[in-house]
Amino acid sequence: MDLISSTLADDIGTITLDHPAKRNALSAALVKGLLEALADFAQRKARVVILRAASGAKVWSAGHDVGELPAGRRDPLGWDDPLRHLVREIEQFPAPVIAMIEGSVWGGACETVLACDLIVAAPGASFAATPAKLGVPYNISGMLTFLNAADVRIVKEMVFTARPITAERAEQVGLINYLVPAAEIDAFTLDLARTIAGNAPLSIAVMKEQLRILAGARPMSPQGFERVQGLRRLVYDSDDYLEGIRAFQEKRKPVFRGR
Ligand code: YXS
Repeated sequence: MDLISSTLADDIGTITLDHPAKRNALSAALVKGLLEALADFAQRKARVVILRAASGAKVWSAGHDVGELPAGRRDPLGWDDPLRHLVREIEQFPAPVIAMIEGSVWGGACETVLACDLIVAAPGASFAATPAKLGVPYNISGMLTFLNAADVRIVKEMVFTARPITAERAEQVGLINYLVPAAEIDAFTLDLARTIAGNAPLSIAVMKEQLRILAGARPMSPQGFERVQGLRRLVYDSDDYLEGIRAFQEKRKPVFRGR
């Protein structure tokens, strides 16, 4: 069963998340489909990509597939995790990726959207960073994605409260580029894509890569990295981490005890 669909027309690639039964959770299988579509578009020299869910989706994506998170004793967001691959491929894709959002965006999907180059959202869309709701120690490059997308005070609000922020608020704080009525969002996003596709692709590709390299150039000493990794291990080895996953699977509120 295909969990995504993709089309390429007039140098514009469109990828649609299409696994509503699991609220487009970013499972390894769904991410594999996304990566294959992006590789195909790169090979066919797409000049812009639109990443979307089905029209009228209530949930754009529920984030990392919780069922695929390790049950403790292993970094849940290590280098080879499918979500990490997806974020890197979007950032390194040689053309702009536009996230077109209808519905709610959760956790790792929120980071995935923020890793896109432009974001167009419809009223009713929302964005939630959920590590604190599940007891997950988010990873450093993931935190940098958030930090590059919003003021640190907004990032702290998102990650400490784990509460969704509305598309309206997201526009106010500059988290998204455009807020567009649902009835117009398809045409608006296609017009935006056409504008980009009509410009010089080599110039755009090099500016996107320059911005990626500059945005990633944040000083962190080896000691600082090791300290953070040690702190993260304490979290993913904690009872709270197991409680967060168990509560999700038992469809109940987690009880975190700070150990
Ligand atoms: O019970 P069935 O088998 O029908 O499956 C249910 C849910 O278990 C499943 N599902 C998921 N499966 C794996 N991973 C997920 N993230 C996930 N989300 C949902 O989809 C079926 C329908 O879900 P249901 O009944 O809850 O749908 P709903 O329409 O009532 O509610 C939609 C949501 C999105 C509000 C709700 O499903 C939800 O709150 N999902 C979890 C959102 C979330 O906390 N995501 C963060 C995942 S962890 C992650 O991304 C990072 C590791 S982190 O946390 O660090 O950012």
